[in-house]
Amino acid sequence: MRLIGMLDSPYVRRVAVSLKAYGLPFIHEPLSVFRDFEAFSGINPIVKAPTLVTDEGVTLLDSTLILDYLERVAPAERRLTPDALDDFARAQRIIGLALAANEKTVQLVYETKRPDERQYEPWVERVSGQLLAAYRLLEKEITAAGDGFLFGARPLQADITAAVAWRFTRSVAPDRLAPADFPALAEFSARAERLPEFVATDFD
Ligand SMILES: N[C@@H](CCC(=O)N[C@@H](CS)C(=O)NCC(=O)O)C(=O)O
Repeated sequence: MRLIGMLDSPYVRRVAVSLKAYGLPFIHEPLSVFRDFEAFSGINPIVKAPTLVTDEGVTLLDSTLILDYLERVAPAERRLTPDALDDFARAQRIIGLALAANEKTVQLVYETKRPDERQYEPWVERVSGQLLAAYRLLEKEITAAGDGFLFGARPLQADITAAVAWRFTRSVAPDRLAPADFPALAEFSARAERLPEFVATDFD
């Protein structure tokens, strides 16, 4: 399999960490959707990261759809989705919160790239509020999970996506979150980032 995209994208990184957690071999091609547009469009004309090319040559896009596929390829004992329906619902909620946090972080970063006179403060306030709401709810979920990972000793997809989101926001928009306001998330992220699959898939 080939994974295309840079690890500074939380969407690419959640797929890369998951591939390592699954123990699935893959080639990582860290093409930028901006700087490497031509090369990227030769693989996927939509130029979206992540792109995954399967061993059969099917080109997939969107991290969640790619992870749905990989969950079926992975050995049963290394799958990253809890079996019980109530656990699955909680996992999907946590992943949804983390993906919303990623999306709101990206919107804030793009908005602040505009010239000052083109920035629209009510939009920035709205998105900042949504970002904080997502992290406050994630903080509650992670506090409730205690000292381990969310569904036991082994990190699953909800753990990976939440930890990747926190690191992403803290890296690209550090002034938006005070770690002291999110102690459980900060500690959880530090614990996840020490795992071999995270260390081997460091933020670009
Ligand atoms: N929902 C998508 C979001 C992916 C996404 O927005 N990727 C960005 C990089 S972080 C991208 O491809 N940007 C280029 C573009 O949209 O033109 C996913 O989960 O994969």
